[in-house]
Amino acid sequence: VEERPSSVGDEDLDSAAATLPSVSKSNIERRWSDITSYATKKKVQSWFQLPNGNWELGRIMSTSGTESVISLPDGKVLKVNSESLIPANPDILDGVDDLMQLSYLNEPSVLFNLQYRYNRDMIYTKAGPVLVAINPFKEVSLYGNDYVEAYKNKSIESPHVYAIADTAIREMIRDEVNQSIIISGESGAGKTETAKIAMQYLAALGGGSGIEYEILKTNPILEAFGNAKTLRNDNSSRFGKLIEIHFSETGKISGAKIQTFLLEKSRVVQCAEGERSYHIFYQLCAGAPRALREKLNLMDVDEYKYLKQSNCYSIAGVDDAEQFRIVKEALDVVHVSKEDQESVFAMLAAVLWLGNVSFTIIDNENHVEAVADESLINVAKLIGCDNAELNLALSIRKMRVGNDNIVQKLTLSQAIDTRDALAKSIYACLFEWLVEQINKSLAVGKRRTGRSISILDIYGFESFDRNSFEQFCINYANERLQQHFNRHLFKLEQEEYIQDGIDWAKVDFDDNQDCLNLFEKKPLGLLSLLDEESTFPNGSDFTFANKLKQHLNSNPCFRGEREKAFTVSHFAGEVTYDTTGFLEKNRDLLHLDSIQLLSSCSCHLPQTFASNMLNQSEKPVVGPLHKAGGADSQKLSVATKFKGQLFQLMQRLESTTPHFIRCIKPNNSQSPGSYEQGLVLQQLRCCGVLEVVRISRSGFPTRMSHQKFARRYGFLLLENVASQDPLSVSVAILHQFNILPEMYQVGYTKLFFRTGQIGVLEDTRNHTLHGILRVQSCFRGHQA
Ligand code: AD9
Ligand code: MG
Repeated sequence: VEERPSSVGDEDLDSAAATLPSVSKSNIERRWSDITSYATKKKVQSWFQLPNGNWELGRIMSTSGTESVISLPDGKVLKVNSESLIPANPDILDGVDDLMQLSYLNEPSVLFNLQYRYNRDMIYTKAGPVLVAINPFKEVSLYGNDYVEAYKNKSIESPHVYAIADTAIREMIRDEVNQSIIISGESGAGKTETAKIAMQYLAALGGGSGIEYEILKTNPILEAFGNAKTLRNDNSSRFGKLIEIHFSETGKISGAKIQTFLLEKSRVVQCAEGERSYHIFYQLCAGAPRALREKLNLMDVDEYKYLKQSNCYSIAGVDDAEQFRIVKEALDVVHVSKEDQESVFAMLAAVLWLGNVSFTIIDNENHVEAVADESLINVAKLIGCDNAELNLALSIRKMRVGNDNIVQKLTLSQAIDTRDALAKSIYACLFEWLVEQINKSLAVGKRRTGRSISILDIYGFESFDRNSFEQFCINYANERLQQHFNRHLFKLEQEEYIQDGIDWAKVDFDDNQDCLNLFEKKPLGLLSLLDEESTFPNGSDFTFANKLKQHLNSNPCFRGEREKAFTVSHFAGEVTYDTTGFLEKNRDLLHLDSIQLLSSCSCHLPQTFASNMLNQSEKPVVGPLHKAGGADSQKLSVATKFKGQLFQLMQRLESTTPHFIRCIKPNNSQSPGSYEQGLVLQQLRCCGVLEVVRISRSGFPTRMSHQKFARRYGFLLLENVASQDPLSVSVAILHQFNILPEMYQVGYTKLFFRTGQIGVLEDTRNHTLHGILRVQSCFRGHQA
């Protein structure tokens, strides 16, 4: 292939490997015997794996039989098994900006290339059609107006998020097809930052109406309400986000729409040691001006039980008070009125105070009522209800049995669950409400042109020591996304070759359909079984776990574990889930008493939340069917709703031209300058980056129908072929231009070319056309 560096000029190459006779043909590792005989003559560089798993570059000093002697950079000389050596690329290829250009596409070479660039703050590298972004964990000077201009004018060519965004805009306009930028990677790999960088570029290019400013300001709001410090990432997104940016015919931004997925609401009432709840709580407590503090009876963060439990109040380098100011300003920009902002803060304070509501036992059956202290009084005041009503909603449950209304008193643990469920619901409703307000503000003009670029930033694959329902849903979403990626880059590509009957050695890739089946199969898949168990009044996490083991143990992607746990083999690795809390989180019930309480409140937000919740429950139901009369709100289970959202998302993405960005986390300590080879390799492997490069390089990425090809280049033929069929004309063109047989394939309907081949023809065509035009204008000039 002509772009291959081996043809750049062999005299430039200081290492022998690139001049091996077969280098321009075969692209991957070749038989070691070829190399070693040559290598010893030229002291070829080669990769050698150290006992700790890291790769070192060594020079082969000599080879005899199966043994080679290599020298390492630190001067050490080792005798090693030749088979354990992996060929390295010549120095001239150090740090190439597309992995496709590597002569040897083996794992150490790729790792080294990325590291070479990373050490020089070149955090972006192309892997064929995919952009790989390695998190620098520090400011790198690659952004801002000068860079935007440079990418816009194409005066810089190095890989960048800006370049991806630029391609997306151009292809949207040229092809009149919606585009998507799909960002994936583990937690902390840099997805959210990358999404913001892409948005910046789109805003800069498509700006003008002012709406782009609003779009950018949605970021601090959504991050304040939907991000939190976790052990993996100080600013971890606890929700998935798709932002669809709409453009007018002239390429100007005309509006935007945000869709969010499954906010992790359990975090509001519970979070692990060293993590935090949502940023906004700390920002409010730190940044609320005096008048607001007094109005909300705000205290310091460490006075609130919900915030206190994880023993972590601040984030290094983050000023929560300053962030609060930024969030308020952003709320102004997206037209959330001052009154509404105050209502929002009141809801936040209500949630915090709810966590401090305590209960006393009132009889010998462990029944309780809430303590009428300042916590209870504050909650009642903030949401606009009576103290006594609030107390009742937290300590009794009304039910209908036959024609009778009965009142059941709650035990301590039931009351705590009820309180926490109310806090979580208020928060989740608040989040949804905010997104709705933002969408109202962004939907200016409502002039849908049908052209849009969507940016997807969804929570990355997660595997903790203890994984719960949230990780279960997050990892399921990542399985779906991975399939979208696979389909686009492998399956569809290969299917097209096969359909057109061309000779094509398949590139293997890990199809994750089996794992998706494990989740989605009906009636015996993880999601169906979870829903089924959730509808049984006596269903428990324990019976659920047993049911999984009973029905799924023969599935290779599934393994039952001790106690209530099970393991799933995900594309990115095995994850063991603890089913504790699965059923409750999946049912996600808020008692009707609580909803009624909210709807009777004098403040408008609780009322809105209540009616939204009631509207959502008119769907097919999942929830324990209370024989006592169904006093609970019954609604779609969380998992089913999430699955529905994901399917919709996938459908939407299918109709777009995708651009993939793979974010990579170089270390687990969020620190700059540290590149852990093993960690990077594992991420490269599980997201199929190497296979993508391989398929792009060994494939035939350019294709054109026989007709189009004959029409486009037929006039260049020296012979008259007017009477011939398109296929014959095409073949004649290929022959006349001496296109080498290995550089193309003739399919039933299309011609397939390796990278760069069509460029030669295009150049000739352009030259010839210019020539014709010149002659014509000359001719016209004479006539005049
Ligand atoms: V999670 O799945 O939401 O937990 P993300 O979104 O993948 O995760 P995020 O974008 O939040 O990760 O990045 C984590 C941190 O890395 C950021 O807070 C920054 O401190 C850092 N980061 C990421 N990308 C860049 C960058 N291009 N330049 C500088 C960066 N810092
Ligand atoms: Mg994120």
